[in-house]
Amino acid sequence: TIKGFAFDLDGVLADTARFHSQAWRQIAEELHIPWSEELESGIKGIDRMSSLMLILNSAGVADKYTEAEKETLATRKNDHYKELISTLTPDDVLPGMHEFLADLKANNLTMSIASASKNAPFILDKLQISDYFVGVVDPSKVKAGKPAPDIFAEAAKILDLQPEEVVGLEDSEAGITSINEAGEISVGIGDAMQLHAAKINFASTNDVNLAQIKAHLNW
Ligand code: B16
Ligand code: MG
Repeated sequence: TIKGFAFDLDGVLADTARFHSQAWRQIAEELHIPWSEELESGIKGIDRMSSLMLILNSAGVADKYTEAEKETLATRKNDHYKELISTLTPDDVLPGMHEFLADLKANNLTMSIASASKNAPFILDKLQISDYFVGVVDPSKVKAGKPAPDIFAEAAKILDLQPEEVVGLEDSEAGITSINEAGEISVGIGDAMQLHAAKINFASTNDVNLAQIKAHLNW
């Protein structure tokens, strides 16, 4: 039976994807790399350096930069991103998720955060939802980022649960793969075609609800 939920942050709880893309877009423009739909969705869920590599590789210029230069670009993106997320308020919790969190809590289900973001604790604080979670995975302490299972596997450990007792919620393809590889039950939020590997799909955060998840799983 299901005893806990592991939440992705960006795109599931927080409306922060627009800030990631705004900050990366500025870097891309400075480097004269055209922005695209593929980059917009490709950076979702993957870590900071992988996002930069995706952008550089899209223009075939990754080998033109030294490791130190790449670090500088990633740091500059993060400085800009941190400025943007400092404006977050509880209103930036994605639609329906305040209610969903309250519903899980009322049903004695435990929750943890499985985000690739090193800024996750700061964002949870700004959104004033930190208290719902027993813990937050520190992505700098796991071996591999999403799509590897490590982040979601660690999220189950934080809950002190077996993977099959955990439902993972994600908005990215990389994240759904991570949940599935960890042996947890995947819930995809967003385009069902793109997230076809998810066990259960919802079109938007507004549609996510415990009753439907229970019905799907005969739980
Ligand atoms: P940071 P999630 C991910 O968050 C974002 O979707 C992804 O675009 C970002 O590159 C990654 O966090 C790392 O974020 O630069 O703040 O460490 O979806 O896993 O909650
Ligand atoms: Mg996400």
